[in-house]
Amino acid sequence: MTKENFEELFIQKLREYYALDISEAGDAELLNTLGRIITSYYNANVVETNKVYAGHHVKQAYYFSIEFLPGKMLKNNLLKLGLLDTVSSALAEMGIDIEKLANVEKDMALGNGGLGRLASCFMESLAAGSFPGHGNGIRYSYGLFKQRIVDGYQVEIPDDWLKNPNVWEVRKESRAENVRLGGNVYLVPLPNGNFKPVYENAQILRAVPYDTGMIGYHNNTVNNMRLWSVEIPASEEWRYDSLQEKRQFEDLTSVLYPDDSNEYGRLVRLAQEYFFVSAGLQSIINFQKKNHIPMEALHHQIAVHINDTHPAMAVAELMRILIDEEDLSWDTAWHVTTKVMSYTNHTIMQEALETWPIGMVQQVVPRIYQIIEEIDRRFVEEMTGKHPHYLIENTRIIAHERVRMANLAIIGSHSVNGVAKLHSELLKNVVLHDFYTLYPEKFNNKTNGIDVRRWLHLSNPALGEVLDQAIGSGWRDDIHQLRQLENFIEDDQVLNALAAAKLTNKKHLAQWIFEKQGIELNPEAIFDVHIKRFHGYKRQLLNLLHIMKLYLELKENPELEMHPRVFMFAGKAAPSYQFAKMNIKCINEAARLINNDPDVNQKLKVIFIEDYNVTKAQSIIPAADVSEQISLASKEASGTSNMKFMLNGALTMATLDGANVEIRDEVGDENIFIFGLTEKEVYEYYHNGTYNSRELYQNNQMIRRVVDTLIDGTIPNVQIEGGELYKTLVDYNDEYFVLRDFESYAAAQKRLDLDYGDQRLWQQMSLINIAHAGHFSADDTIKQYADDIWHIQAIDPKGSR
Ligand code: 26Q
Repeated sequence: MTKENFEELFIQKLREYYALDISEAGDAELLNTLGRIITSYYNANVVETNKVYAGHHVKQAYYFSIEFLPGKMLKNNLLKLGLLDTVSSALAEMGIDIEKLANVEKDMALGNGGLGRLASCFMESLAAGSFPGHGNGIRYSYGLFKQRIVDGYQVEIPDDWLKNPNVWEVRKESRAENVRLGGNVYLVPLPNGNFKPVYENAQILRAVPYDTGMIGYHNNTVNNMRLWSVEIPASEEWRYDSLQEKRQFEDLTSVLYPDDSNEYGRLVRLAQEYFFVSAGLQSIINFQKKNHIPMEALHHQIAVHINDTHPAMAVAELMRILIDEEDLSWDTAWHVTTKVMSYTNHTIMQEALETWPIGMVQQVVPRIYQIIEEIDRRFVEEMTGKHPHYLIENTRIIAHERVRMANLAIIGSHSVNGVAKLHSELLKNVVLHDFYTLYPEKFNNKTNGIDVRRWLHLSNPALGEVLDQAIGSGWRDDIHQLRQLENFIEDDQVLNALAAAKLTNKKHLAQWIFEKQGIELNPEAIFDVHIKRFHGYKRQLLNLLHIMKLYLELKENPELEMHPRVFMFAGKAAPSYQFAKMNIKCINEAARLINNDPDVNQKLKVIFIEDYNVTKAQSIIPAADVSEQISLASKEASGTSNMKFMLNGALTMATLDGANVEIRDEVGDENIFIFGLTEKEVYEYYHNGTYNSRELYQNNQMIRRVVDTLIDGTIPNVQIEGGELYKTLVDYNDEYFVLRDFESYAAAQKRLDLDYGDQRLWQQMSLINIAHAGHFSADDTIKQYADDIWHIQAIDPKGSR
């Protein structure tokens, strides 16, 4: 498409859709028109892609995830189609600023954090690699709550993202599926020895898919992210006794559960899990049947990935379809199912491992419960005599009156993977050790990765230009070419250009913060950034305590030698997670104190950016000098923002946790700031039970002074919150070893401050980080999933296989 073509088309379509000329149209109308032009541009490729997949009987992978976090799509889609420059400049010629339109689009925020964002990066990389792979999830009417900070507190506001039409989705009425929930089920014996289930009083819900194209980067592939929305079929309305009862079912796909730490004993969540799993599997199987694939051979045609335990019922649902509806024997169905399914674990936090009370599962999905029981029975039968009793009891699915979803996923899958080397080792050796004893061959590692198009090309054009100048633009198609940067480690021109790009991004961010919050930032200060969900193990409190240490030192000696520093935080706390919310309050009050104190505020500032989301990450990360990755070792499965920061030239302040370990291995100890306990030391403390935080507090004067700022009025307006945080640190033995790691952290921060003083050295370290970030491209991660787990092959719809 040329600029002229586009301009003509745009004017014509704006008239056609809205009966408006450009000068009269509002931003939303302009955005929708643009969106519809783009979708009609790539829809031909959607059809083409599907034809090729069907016609060649191509094996396809389906990523089942209860969360996706794509962010905004306008510029992303244009970039993928190779139209970003043409369209931006054509719009500019017509007096339209594409940035303004991009900002009108709402973030698609159908996820909580890392797990949802990873799913979206994977969608991008599947399409970029021309892999036949799609998403399957839920179209929540309300995404993750919006966060406002009022008087320092988090306030949650519903995210009514569908108020404006979503131009990227297509409602596919013809692909709707029925999903059965509740009621009773009886088994009637059949002459062939099988049983036929007879249902009574079940609710039949209609699952309607909304498809969003996942566009390959400079290729012809357009895969599909299929999100399901619930409706009640007219023929079923009579079943509902009251409006309220009907509403309950209509609300099934209304909200995303905003809790990534504490288990919700909620029927709706369980029903959501079954709803998207059942609809997804039915639609996949319908496609295969239309394609005349025999069900015994299903595993040659499809791979289904269980993203964390939330879609684990896929194991039982596929069994149900194969035995109840397709008349396969149990053994054949089980063979097919376990070959189809694979599972990723994303957490080692015990409280996040999902289990459901038996009664609840029976009530919501009675037939699924029966099948789970039978899987459990056969598992125990098979293992008895081969393995000790305790091992079987630890690994069976049903125990202590509960259904353990991880156990279901592991037993029903051929592959179980962790998301970073350290995490996968911990799974084998600790968290899932008993399963590892039973099924060592299932366990493998797939270190997470990121979509470099969004996290560099799109979000950091300033750096992109410097790279083009230094090493040519080959990195835009092959991210590993970033390694060529290393040839310029002594090149002052390149080092200065990197510094200049960073400064540009910092000025942008500072300007934006000034407009939002009225706080002036010195762009020459170190921008030190801690952005992620608020959680005890991620230790925002450790960062705060170190800030208070600097504050006390500056108060005592305003001439203290230190480079000016801006500490930035952003992130949401689960609405029910009081500890996390108290951290937010204390950070905001400390910020108010520090930013308004002329004794310190030339050297120290603290900023809390409200309502963290994908779009905000895209402007914060390119402006960061320092990336805070300070979780207690062994607790962060991988982390993915750590990779985004590295790619954007920030240096990492890190514990040896999750993928930080692999970042350290890539860049070398000299180019990262490592501190704190190792995972082994943490486990030793657990083992020996010798940690005593009160003793540390009492015997270490510096720690005591800093911790006391929570309760002695130094941080104002936190009588309750400060007191509670103090108690977790001193009275409840500091679950996440904040005090234990404090001195080590402070020392690493001191080293960082000194290193920043040597700007040439700093730029060299930054360069090394960028040069090695290609190692964490999700394109490579997806290639490994494709080869080792899903056994799918790349195929370009317009090229050959
Ligand atoms: C569970 C029950 C009820 C409601 C919600 C939930 C729930 C929701 C979200 C449980 C877990 C999550 C999200 C977990 C998550 O984001 N984990 C992160 O996954 C990333 C991708 O692998 C890793 O990089 C992070 O280390 C990990 O914390």
